[in-house]
Amino acid sequence: MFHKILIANRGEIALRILRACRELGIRAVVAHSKVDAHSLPVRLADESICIGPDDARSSYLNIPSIISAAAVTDSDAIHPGYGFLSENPAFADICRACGIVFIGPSPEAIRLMGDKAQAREIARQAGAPIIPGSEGSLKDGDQVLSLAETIGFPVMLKAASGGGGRGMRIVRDRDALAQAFATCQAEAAAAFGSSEVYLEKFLDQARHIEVQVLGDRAGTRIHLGERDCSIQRRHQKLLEESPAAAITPEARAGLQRAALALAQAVNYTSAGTVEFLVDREGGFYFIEMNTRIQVEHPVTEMLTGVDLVREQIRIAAGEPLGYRQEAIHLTGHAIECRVNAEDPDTFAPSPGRVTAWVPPGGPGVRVDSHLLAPYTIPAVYDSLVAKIIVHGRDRGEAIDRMHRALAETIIEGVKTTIPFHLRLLQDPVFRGSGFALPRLEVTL
Ligand code: MV4
Repeated sequence: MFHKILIANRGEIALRILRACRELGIRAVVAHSKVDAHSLPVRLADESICIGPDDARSSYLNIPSIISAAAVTDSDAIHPGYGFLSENPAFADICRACGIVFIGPSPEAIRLMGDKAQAREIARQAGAPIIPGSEGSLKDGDQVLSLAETIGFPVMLKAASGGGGRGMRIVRDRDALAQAFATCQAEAAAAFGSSEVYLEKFLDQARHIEVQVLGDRAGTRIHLGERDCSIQRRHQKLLEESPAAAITPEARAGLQRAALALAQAVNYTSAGTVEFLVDREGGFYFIEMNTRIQVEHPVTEMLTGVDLVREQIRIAAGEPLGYRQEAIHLTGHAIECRVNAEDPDTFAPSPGRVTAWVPPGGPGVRVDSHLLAPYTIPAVYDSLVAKIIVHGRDRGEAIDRMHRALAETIIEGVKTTIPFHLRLLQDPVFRGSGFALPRLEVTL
């Protein structure tokens, strides 16, 4: 097992990784930017090291600085958390070259799944259903046009190096196609450094459902059920839950099988997530794979009792999972609400000084947060300040418990999305567990 881990992240996930290190008896160093020097993860860490100025490019994305920090602190592994360097195959390569263990999958698996057009091809070859569309990336305007005409409009253009909804555009008719293709390519080149774009039929009214997988280096691969992440705004997930209420047992079994087939095809190790779109008829289609721990991982932890971050660390150290699929039992229902320092009506960021913080508690409630009071939420990073996760015997109990937990939460000094969540939890469409999604822009 590792002696010391460098945590190359911030906020609640840095604290989450620190807690896993503590339980494994591993020393933890939190690498932080200047403004984060007074953050809770830094205060609780065994050691901390400044890796640069506030802007993420200069600190949390600064590879030489992070590698140097690992070297001078004598860390034998780096946990990248989510975002930042977590899905950067070059960083995973550099860690390997420097003799530092990257806590995550192999650089090869990250690279394969990072090219979303290639991931589609691998999924197809593995027998996972994909949305009708291009085979790999698109070559030119003529190919785009003939392909779109064949599959029918509306279609979606997606940047191969994008993901998570970034670099996507819907094209409704042939007149808009050539322009949209050129714009999509240019935006992809500017945002991701690659102009590769692929095409899919646009699936209207789909649910976004993802399957959690774990694989060890000995080749054991298991799934830990799904999460329904359909409640989103501008590709920002707001609430996630498991099990997905709107799918049939047949669709669920199909998703799990397809997710494991894909994980197998890329010899996947560590924790990963295979994303699907599911339609009203129960049809499901692979869209992409995330090769990191995800923000919403606690939903799965609540349902299974498996500590996913602990498993990531154990697997990276070469330990076997030590249990099989049959040992995984999904009990009850779990929901996560992401609490952001944002206006609950407009979702405009609301950074600033938190003067009071009283987290919720009681039966079936978990809080993952780096908040403390007083604390100044920096304006330069993501506005996520807390994840409230609840578990209940069924969906109804989980929804009511979440309402209770959010209603007792006190955060003073900044606006938060708690009022939005309280409205959502009372929305009859949301509570109804049907396929349709609630209209988020309506303020009740
Ligand atoms: C789509 C789609 C419709 N058609 N792809 C969402 C997450 C990102 N990985 C890709 N996403 C989508 N891809 C095709 N071909 C619609 C979405 C989508 C979405 C899907 C289900 C529920 C909520 C959503 C919110 C935004 C985008």
